[in-house]
Amino acid sequence: MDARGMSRRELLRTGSITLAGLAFLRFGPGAAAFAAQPGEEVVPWLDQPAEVPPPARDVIGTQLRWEELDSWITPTDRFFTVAHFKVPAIDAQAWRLRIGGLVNQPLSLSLDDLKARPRTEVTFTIECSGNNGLPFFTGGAGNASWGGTPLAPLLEEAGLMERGTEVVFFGTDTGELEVRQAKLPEPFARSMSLTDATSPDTLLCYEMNGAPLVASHGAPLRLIAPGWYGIANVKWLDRIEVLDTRYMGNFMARDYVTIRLEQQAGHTVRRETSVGRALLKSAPAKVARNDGAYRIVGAAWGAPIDAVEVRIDNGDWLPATIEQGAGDEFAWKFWTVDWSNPSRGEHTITSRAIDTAGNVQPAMDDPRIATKQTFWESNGQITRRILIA
Ligand SMILES: Nc1nc2c(c(=O)[nH]1)N[C@H]1C(S)=C(S)[C@@H](COP(=O)(O)O)O[C@H]1N2
Ligand SMILES: [Mo]
Repeated sequence: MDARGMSRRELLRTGSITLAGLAFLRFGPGAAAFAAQPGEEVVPWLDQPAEVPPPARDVIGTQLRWEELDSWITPTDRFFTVAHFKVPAIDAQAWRLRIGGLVNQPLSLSLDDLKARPRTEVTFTIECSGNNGLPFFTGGAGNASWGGTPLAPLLEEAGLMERGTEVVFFGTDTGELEVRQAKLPEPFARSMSLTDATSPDTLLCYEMNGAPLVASHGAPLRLIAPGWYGIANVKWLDRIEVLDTRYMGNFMARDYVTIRLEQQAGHTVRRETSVGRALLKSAPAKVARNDGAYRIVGAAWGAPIDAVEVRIDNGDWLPATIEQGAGDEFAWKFWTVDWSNPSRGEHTITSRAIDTAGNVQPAMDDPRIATKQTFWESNGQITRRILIA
């Protein structure tokens, strides 16, 4: 530690009691500390995401602006959007969900049929597995309440055949994809094991944040797979098919594949995995200043969160206070840290989440992140830069 770091920590120690008391008053007791308070000002990060370049611009639409984070539920019009092909035009009246493949009784269901079934709701933070993997993609996460009907009883009704092991979810959206010389239309599709697909958490969802699902988020019907990366949550559902083999479509086996080059006893071993379950992650969202008091606010998600810690510059890891979301299994937790007496000048702020099993969100130089050759599943610790004037 350098002398500056030491004196900064000294300041933290000596100043913490009075400043914590003041900060409490300034940010308001009981009020959600992450929400914008009267008189509060957000200090913008020095590092801002790059502009989305033309090819990716067709895929990535809205992104979350972290500095604007002021509600635990992300309003639908601020919720990030990803669409690999064009958003399909679907006539909800004529639309039917087909369930087929290795079932005894294939089904064809209208939206009203689905709405007439038992309704459940889950608050789930979706993150795109590409988030933070590219310099222009840092706002690919959001938290919404999702309403719909559980998938498992429907598959049961369709009469699953004994040999069915895999469930494929086909979207209505289709693109031209090339494998060697074959350039063919391929629908967006993802699969899950039958066990995962029939989890009681898996929903066929027609509502988002208490309103009918909108086109950009998958209307009339999308899959909601709490605990999984965005890619698994297939929008614009067209049909569901039960198979007895792995499904090897583009978004399972060619794209959304994480490649790592690992060292094993002097050999380089290549490991490829299909993006699946979400990973433990956190992000500093914003630094708010209120009458000279500073507060760092952030979010943590991707696994059951036990704690969040924050590091300012090269200082010690400081415990954050979990402010909201503690009881919600699949939703992000908002956390805050009071930043007492920051010195003028540039600082870095890093956060790390710790899950209930004791796993720590990996540092950027952790082999799990450093051996990664593709940008998916970038759950390494995020460092933001800020200037205190
Ligand atoms: N049919 C279909 N579903 C899809 C996609 C898509 O391109 N087509 N993109 C996926 C990806 S990569 C993500 S991150 C999420 C994004 O969901 P959102 O746009 O509602 O935030 O949708 C997933 N579902
Ligand atoms: Mo994604």
